[in-house]
Amino acid sequence: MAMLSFEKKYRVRGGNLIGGNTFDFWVGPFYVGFFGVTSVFFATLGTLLIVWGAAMGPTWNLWQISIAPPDLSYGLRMAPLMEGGLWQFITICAIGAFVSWALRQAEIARKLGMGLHVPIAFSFAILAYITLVVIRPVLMGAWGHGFPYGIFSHLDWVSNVGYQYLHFHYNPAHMLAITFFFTNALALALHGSLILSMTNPQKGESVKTGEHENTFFRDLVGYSIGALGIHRLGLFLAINAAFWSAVCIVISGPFWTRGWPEWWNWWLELPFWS
Ligand code: UQ1
Repeated sequence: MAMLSFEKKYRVRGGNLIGGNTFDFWVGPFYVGFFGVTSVFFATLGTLLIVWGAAMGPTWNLWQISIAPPDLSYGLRMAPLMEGGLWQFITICAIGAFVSWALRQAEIARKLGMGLHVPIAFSFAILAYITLVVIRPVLMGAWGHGFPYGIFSHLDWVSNVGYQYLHFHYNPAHMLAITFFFTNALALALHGSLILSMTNPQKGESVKTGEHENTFFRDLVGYSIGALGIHRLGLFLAINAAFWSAVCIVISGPFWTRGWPEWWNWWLELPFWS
């Protein structure tokens, strides 16, 4: 809140993506904007549909509430509300809310004259979700291939789909995705701890600067990627984690139907061995 006086300078009308000055104002600390309204609309409607689905279901146990996609027999048609239709509407609301949020990020970045790095990064997370509930189900010919909206039920879905391919850890794209997730955690742990170690000195010590950051890593591993470089690396690692997650699931079914361990037979079948 203390920042509000200083933010006034940047909070100017205009530069919206669509609709001229429609909803171009602020409420407290929040910019509203056209896509702020659509974000709240889809998020609220989707949440209400989930609560309604829960009310129609057998339990209020938060862990066990689940809203399932239609049976495979419905193919790519709309299903009756209580037989997966609710899941279809909730999916539309989720995509509406996520895309609205990305456009809200893009609009705010544009109004401030910034780069579009944040919405582009977020779009990879949206891509991963849409891959699970739209692209892969469409490629496989049934909405029933989407995952159910429930805490335990979606975990069961992940486990069952994983075992359908015998051993999902042999999926080469899954290997890449995991490697990016782990490397991302390593990079953020190094970066977060480095910055805190510089900016929270012992009593009587002065705050350190980029010179110390560079020197620490040159002393440690003979190389420093630099203050800008570590953020480029972080964004690269995070985007690739989301991207290869989407790839690893979209190839499972539409492009590979057997167990993933078997995929590696190309290695045994190289002419060199035979
Ligand atoms: C690094 O080199 C660096 O530059 C000074 C940072 O900037 C603040 C970092 O946060 C980190 C973690 C590193 C080390 C990273 C590599 C790839 C050597």
